[in-house]
Amino acid sequence: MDNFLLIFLSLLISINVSAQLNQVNYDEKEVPEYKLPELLISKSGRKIKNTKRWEKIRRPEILKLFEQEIYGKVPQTISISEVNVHEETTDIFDGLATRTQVELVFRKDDQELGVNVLLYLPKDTAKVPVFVGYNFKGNHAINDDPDILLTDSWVPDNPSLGIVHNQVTEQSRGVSNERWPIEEILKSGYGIVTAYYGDVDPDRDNFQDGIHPFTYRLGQFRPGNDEWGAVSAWAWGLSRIMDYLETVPTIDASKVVVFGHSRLGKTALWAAAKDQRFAMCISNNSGCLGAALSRRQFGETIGKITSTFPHWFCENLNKYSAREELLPVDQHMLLGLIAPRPLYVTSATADLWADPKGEFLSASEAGKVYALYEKEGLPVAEMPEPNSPVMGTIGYHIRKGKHNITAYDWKQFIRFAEKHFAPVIAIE
Ligand code: GTR
Repeated sequence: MDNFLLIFLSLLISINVSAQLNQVNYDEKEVPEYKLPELLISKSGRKIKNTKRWEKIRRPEILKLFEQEIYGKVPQTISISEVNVHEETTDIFDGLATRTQVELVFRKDDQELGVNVLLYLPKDTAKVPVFVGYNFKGNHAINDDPDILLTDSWVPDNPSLGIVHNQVTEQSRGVSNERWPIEEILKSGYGIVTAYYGDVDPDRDNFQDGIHPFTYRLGQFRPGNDEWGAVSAWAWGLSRIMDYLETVPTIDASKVVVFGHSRLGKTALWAAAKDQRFAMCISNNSGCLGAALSRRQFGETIGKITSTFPHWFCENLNKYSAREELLPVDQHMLLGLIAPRPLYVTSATADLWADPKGEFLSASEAGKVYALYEKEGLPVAEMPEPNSPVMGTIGYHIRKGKHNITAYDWKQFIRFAEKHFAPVIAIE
């Protein structure tokens, strides 16, 4: 009898869990009551009242929790073995910029990985600030420029763009150019640096390619439970690109803005949280496990994301599927790790899957850490109207429209960057 009861109860629980996983909540009234973990009280119960305590005690604690439970730690140090300059051209876009294409090569035993980095830098200026972020389809997809090298990395098939057998062709050249207003960026005096995220780790549920196998012991086939998922690997790649940018004489490495859209927005946040050399961070429509609060369970949830994209995070995250309340952190703490550096978060009105309100509330809460540094977080208490950006040391806008990164978004990013560090010499 007892056994029957037990089976019946566990059946009920699993039905309940899968029901929770299958439904998507878009109703504010259905958001559960929740209490966010305290940003400014340490594990041992100490109040964090100043930047010294924040930096010594609370910041490392929070960073470790994100590492262990969500994104996964990088198991070993892997450095660039070699930089191959594939191409350098001094006159691009009618003399506006230089273009450089380099390959960062990583080697270990008989393994080799190449990450192709494309740089457009404004010409005839002093050291320039730059935006750095990944692209989704290969460097050649960001502009019609016929000389951008095609990637030979694995790319998800997309026959309408001529991407078959996971290899790109000329047909996808420039297909993402609306997301990359390069000339406007250059004219504002900023450089732009990008790489294809799949060079670092192909975006598929397979830990046999990309950078992951570099750290395996004999007989190991996937990272340990607290070790890097794909987001963490991509963030690691951004730091290696940063290593390279520090060596480029025409770049001001103290003014590097890391940015990303969607899964790459999550990546930009984690990269900026871990690597304080990034002077500013922009996360565009980053949603679940990006800027949005997980406990709201609005739109995409932990259960959804870990079942659709199990390779993005570390194995430990699965414990919190439909159990968000047990998470030792929430995403406002990730944003807090970026303080006191300028941080810009965006949402889009039709991107409910990413929970715009949760993204705003999280940015708002993170302001508590900025306050320790006597910096203004978000300058408003209420969510602003669509297309009405607000800019403190934390900035935010909700754009009219769907999940995307548009010229409108870029206009605000440039304004935000100019507000915090204008280029030394802007070009005409
Ligand atoms: C969605 C995913 C989101 C977001 C997006 C993207 O399908 O559920 O978390 O990251 O993909 O990266 O395009």
